[in-house]
Amino acid sequence: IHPTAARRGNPIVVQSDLTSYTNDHIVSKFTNRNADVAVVEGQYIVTPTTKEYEFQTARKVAKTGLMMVGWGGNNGSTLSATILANRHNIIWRTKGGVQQPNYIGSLLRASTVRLGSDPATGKDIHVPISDVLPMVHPNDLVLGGWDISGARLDEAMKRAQVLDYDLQRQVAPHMAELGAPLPSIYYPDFIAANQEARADNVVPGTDKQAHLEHLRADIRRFKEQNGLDRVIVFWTANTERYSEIIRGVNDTADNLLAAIKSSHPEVSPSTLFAVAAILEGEPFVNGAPQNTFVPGAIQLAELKHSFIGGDDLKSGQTKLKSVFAEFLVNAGIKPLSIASYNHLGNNDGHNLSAEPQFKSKEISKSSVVDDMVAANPLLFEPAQPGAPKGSKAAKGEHPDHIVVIKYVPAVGDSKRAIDEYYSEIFCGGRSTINIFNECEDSLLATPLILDLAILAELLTRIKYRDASAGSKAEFAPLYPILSLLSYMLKAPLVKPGTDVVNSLNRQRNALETFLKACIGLEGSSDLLLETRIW
Ligand code: NAI
Ligand code: DG6
Repeated sequence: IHPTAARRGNPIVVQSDLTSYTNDHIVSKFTNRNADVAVVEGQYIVTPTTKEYEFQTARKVAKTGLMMVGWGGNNGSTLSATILANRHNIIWRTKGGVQQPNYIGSLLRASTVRLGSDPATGKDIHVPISDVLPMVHPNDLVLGGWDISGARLDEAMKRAQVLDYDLQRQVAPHMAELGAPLPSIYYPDFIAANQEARADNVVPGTDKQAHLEHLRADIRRFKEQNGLDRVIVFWTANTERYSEIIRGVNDTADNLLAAIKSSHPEVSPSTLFAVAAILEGEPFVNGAPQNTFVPGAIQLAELKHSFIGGDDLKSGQTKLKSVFAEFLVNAGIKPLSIASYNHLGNNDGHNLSAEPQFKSKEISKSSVVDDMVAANPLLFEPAQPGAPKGSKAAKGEHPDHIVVIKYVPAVGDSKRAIDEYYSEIFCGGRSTINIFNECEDSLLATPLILDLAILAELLTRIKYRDASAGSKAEFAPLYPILSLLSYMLKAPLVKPGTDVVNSLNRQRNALETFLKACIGLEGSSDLLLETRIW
């Protein structure tokens, strides 16, 4: 293959021994650098380590469908309407003037990475992240999904009260063409009782095995009817209560499949959807906080080599917290308490006004500062391994952290969030910082759903091999839990036994470094050595 022909179509062409292009693939060599650290008699003994890998990215972007569970909700209808507005270039009038559709808020479509600098001017060159590797354009996603509410998509958009009237008016005929969501699985016990009135579009019966087969058939039909290579199944339905983890029921893949067969009451709708997607070999992403990925579901994804990601979209208050708490701790300031309140008036808020569903959200919102605190033993006393179980010493020191959510219908989708950071500063001083954050919830969440779906598709096309295994070794797919999606998620699911990274900056850096590694470039270093030496 002529090298120029193979490179054609890539906005970025890397000229190096580390990168090669064929008609089908981009192949790169990458050195993973780390350090082994042993603590010996109070001294840190550090041994730098390196390991060589190769990445292979299929260049052909899959024709991709996005099947949303909860398609008729605020997120699902807003995502559909905004894609259609972009696809048909619908412009609309607001009281502030004329508005164009765009993808602001999407990490992939509206943010950039630094590639390097122009040797002639010394100035940095930045490119959109979506140019680093071939990715699906959001306008090309084929939309579909399920909802327990049978409202047509144009009616669902109207009900959500998120978008400006003039946009709704123009996009409504396109939304009507999408039709109504597919009937869904409804087990009333898992979501708030106040949602019952919506449930007019449900798959009949109580046989969970039959429900599983029904969902698998829905995915297959959608794929066939639309000529798709890939379907991303995305949970953007109501927050469910946590499922109890019961030995023999949902602790292993076999037990979970048996529990579905016997219609065990602890198998939630979201777990059933996840299992359906896993068995169909299509990625499943959980945009809500409940424990959809019970241990058996994770094991099933591992066994089937099917990709999963979650949990809970990180859109406003928590995203800010993952930056702000890290700023305090990394500045050597000690947060003593973080008190977070919010009120909202959309259907999500209504569902969360029930205690078990609030509990799921409280858990995902609360975990976000744990790793930053654990990373600074100068400020926070670390956990003492031998200390009595449940004691403060066993848990380690931690700021007091509370999360309160209230349902206030009047404010609709415009969530209001208040956070107080009360910290210890120099020599016994105290600092109090209050943040008031008005989040248009669905407009913050929609671009995250797009990023998650597009990245999930991309990650199915990337394979790797250990370079020391030689050029004959097969490339293997990535590990099924897609922790590279963490930037968009409040409580990132990670490979069992590995640490969760909540810091937004570290999450972005990991993703950026990975994407660059796939084209043979080093991760971003802000060393800028040439600006610091003669
Ligand atoms: P919503 O309440 O407007 O929409 C949820 C939809 O799910 C409803 O249309 C409902 O009928 C449907 N539904 C409930 N159970 C279902 C089932 N078993 N199968 C199919 N459909 C079902 O909520 P919204 O605002 O769209 O949020 C969706 C989810 O995303 C919620 O769980 C929320 O907590 C989560 N989330 C939302 C964020 C945001 O900023 N909007 C951010 C983070 C997470
Ligand atoms: C109330 O907190 C409702 C929630 O569903 C949030 O709107 C959503 O989880 C986004 O949360 P955050 O903390 O990222 O703004």
